[in-house]
Amino acid sequence: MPHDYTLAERLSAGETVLTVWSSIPDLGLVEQLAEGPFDSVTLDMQHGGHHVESIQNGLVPVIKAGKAAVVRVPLGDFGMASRALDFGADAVIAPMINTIEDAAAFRDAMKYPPVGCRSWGPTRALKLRGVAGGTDYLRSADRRTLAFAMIETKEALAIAEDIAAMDGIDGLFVGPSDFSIAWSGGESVDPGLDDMQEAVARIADIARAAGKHAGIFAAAPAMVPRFVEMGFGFISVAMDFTVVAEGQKSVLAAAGA
Ligand code: 3PY
Ligand code: MG
Repeated sequence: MPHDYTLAERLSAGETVLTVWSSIPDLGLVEQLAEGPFDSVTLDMQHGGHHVESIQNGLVPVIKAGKAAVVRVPLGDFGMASRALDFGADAVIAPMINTIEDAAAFRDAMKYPPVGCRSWGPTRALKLRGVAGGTDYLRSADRRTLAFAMIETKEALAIAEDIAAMDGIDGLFVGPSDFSIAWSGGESVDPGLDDMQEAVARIADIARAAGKHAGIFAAAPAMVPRFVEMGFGFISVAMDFTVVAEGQKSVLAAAGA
């Protein structure tokens, strides 16, 4: 359903916002996702194929459809976090925020002074959002756009309270695959790993206790109710690959084949 209020407002109101994960940088496919039933589309530059041009173009149909437009930036690329906001993104997810310095660099890229030191240049965002004057945007941008710091290692978990407490970090986002690699000491990758679920739930608690948002990547849609129960409000449900694969199967099944 399209919404004319922001992702930040929806999450603060306690809504669960479900996003689809876009990794194939094809504008036609992104348009299809934007027109689909998800609340949000997340364009992935870390492991997905999205690049500067596909982000700039791909955000347009998502914003026009009234969906929350989210970008995951490449590892350590905080300059891209600012650019994603300049292109109109509602939120940016930064992977592997393992130190306070990482979190501070991410905050600095995401928030205007005095909180951070984001540089001015949101020409595209102003146009896409229909915001008349620059000062309106300057005053509202830090509130309207969200910085999600990914918690994916034991080091990050150990300082998650400090990251969540930081002014300018709006939420924690769990990457369960990387977290499972860390949890198993590099033995395995299993985003559903039983004995890390308590720690995963703790990350949601830490975010909420700090008055921040909690997000997570669900490696399978069946995990979503469990994550909602844990208190996660922003949840990635499926990747574009999976949606296409499942869609093909359901079309053939409907054809009785
Ligand atoms: C993880 O599970 O590690 C992720 O980064 C999700 O994309
Ligand atoms: Mg990861």
